[in-house]
Amino acid sequence: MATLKLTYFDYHGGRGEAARLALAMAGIPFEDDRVRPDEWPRRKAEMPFGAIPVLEVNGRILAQSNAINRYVGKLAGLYPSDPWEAALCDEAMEAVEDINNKLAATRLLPDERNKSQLQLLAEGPIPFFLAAFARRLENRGGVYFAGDRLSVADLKVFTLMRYLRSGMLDYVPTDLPDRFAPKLMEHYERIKSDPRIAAYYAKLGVRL
Ligand SMILES: N[C@@H](CCC(=O)N[C@@H](CS)C(=O)NCC(=O)O)C(=O)O
Repeated sequence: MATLKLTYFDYHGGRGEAARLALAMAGIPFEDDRVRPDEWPRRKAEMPFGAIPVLEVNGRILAQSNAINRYVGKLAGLYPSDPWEAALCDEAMEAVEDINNKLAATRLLPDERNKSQLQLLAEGPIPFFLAAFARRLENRGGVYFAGDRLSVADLKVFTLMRYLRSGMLDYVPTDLPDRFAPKLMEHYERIKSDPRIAAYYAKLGVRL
């Protein structure tokens, strides 16, 4: 078994969370390297693209969250082997990145522009994407994003939903998923109640 070290920020969400969940769900041991904000300027210089997550595999470094999710998904049995289902899994993960990138672009804006940009996202792109996710899910039978079993795509969408519902995002109402994507809420609740997910967060003392 490869020696794995997953480096990401020290919070229970974001671009590193799906890989952490996949490894934990499959019982694959890994070093959970959580970077504190004060360490980041020094650590950033060590990262291939100046960003995290990164995964170290027997000393070799892999960057980019979705590349990591695919690799870890294969190790964990949470990435489809069928080419079409794998493409569906990728589609959902890339769509989450579209939203992540829009949200990330607001972070360095001065206060007033940050507020207006987040309000604009909450009025347009976020509801649009939520409804689109819900439609894609329904088209595929309403249970999983790729094939008839759980994949890293479900874990990544779940992580985004947790974030949107968490209240961590100023000016983004936490009830957007309930209002615009009830089917996606059912998916969220299903993933949340998976005993492996519940056990993972319970062990970390995180209330879901
Ligand atoms: N496309 C990259 C984006 C990585 C990224 O921007 N990560 C953020 C955290 S979610 C980061 O490292 N931010 C700190 C920085 O850029 O200094 C991926 O999907 O992994």
